[in-house]
Amino acid sequence: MVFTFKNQYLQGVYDKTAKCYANEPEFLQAVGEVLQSLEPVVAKDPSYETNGVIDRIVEPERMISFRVSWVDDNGKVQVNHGYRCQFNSAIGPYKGGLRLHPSVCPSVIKFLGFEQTFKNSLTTLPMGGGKGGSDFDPKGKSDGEVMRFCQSFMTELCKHIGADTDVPAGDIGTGAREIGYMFGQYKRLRNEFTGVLTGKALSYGGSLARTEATGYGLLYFTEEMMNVMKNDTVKGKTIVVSGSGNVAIYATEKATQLGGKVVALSDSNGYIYDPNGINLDVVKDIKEVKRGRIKEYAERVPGSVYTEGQRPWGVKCDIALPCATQNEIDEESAKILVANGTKVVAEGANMPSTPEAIAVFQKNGLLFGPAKAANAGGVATSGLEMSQNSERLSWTFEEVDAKLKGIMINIFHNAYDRSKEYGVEGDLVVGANIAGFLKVADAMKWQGVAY
Ligand code: NDP
Ligand code: 2IT
Repeated sequence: MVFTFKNQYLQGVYDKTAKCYANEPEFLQAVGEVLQSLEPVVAKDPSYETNGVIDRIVEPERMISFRVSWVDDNGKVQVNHGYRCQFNSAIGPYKGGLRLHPSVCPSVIKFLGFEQTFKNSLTTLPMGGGKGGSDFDPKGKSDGEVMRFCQSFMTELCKHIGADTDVPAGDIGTGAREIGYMFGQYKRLRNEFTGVLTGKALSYGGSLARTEATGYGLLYFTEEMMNVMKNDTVKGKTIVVSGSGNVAIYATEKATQLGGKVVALSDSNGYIYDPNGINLDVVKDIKEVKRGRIKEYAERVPGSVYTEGQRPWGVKCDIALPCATQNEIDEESAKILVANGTKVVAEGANMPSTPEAIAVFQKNGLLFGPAKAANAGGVATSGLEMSQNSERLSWTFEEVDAKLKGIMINIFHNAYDRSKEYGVEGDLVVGANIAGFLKVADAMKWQGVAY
């Protein structure tokens, strides 16, 4: 994808970034999309150029890269790459998840850190943007191997993070188990019990509703978007969800509670289709308890089928919720969704739709909820976990869930209002990018040019 700009300043910044990071396609994709949204903002206010705000906002404040060596169950030494990208601290300590997946590389970590900066701004909570992770694959590893990896990873990471500096959390491959091992190691090395990580278990400072937050938040956003923009609701709709991890499971749970019928879920090997609506107890047992594969669902639930080697976008649905990974909906998949009558796409994963796919959705008048707005509920609730840790109190599930819902509804309106203000009513990509940007840019201007 080649990005072109009307504004010369934006074109210059993009070209320089593209030249410097030519081998980082995901990062350039994320930067290109945001800078395109900023055309009217930069055209209206020359101070963004005179203050070099765009030049600065596309460059991480710090990119840490380190060796993670650990010993497997056979006594063999293994080495992985570890990363933490501290992208922007203008509005708060760096905040964002840790991804453990073989595809992790600087491009992926930087795109995620860049997106996180604007997402966190949208939550209205005081959190800067960061992301980290490793090309370590927890799949198929024993608990002992995962623990030794996490301890080694934290042995280096602990030098760079802290409750007021940088607060990592979960993402693909990093759940409560991994966060627990990392927290234990941080505490051991630093001899301090602080809210340095979020997504913790409840017994040592985790927040109620954090597990559910990204998926629930995605549905609160989707419901509000459908209500305001189409006077419609999730109730009675057929829904396809990709992935079957944390985000997918709790998106399915809330969608079902709202009266929708989720008929498909997937993993990286294939997808299941259940015309009767997904039985989430079975999915939770397979994925959360046994750490198994989604194909086991079809072996356990009569009437459901498993298709190997394909994504679920060919399944007819009213609402599609990509909740697996980046670029999982390309132009061709988007056209199939449109042809099948899909009316709403809301992104639970980060950057799951390619720019070409988004163009197909927008051209065909679908409601489109972009990731940095629609999936912000996870990090928002991490922000609430940080607040609880700071005051050394725990709030009830209902309290956290109500705050999460309020934040998601507010994010929708903020993005929608900005889209109207900048003359592209209903384009929530532009609306969310501008809304997220304005706060970060303002904070950067106030703080002067140090970075
Ligand atoms: P999990 O590890 O819990 O689940 C990931 C799911 O996506 C699994 O079903 C996995 O299948 C599938 N998946 C991962 N990579 C690929 C791939 N390359 N191709 C196909 N399927 C894949 O992660 P989460 O649910 O936490 O994260 C899912 C998405 O949501 C990510 O994009 C993440 O960045 C985003 N997100 C997560 C938040 C959170 O709070 N957890 C917050 C906001 C966004 P398999 O098991 O086969 O790998
Ligand atoms: O992409 C994301 O927003 C997350 N993985 C959650 C980050 C967090 O700090 O809770």
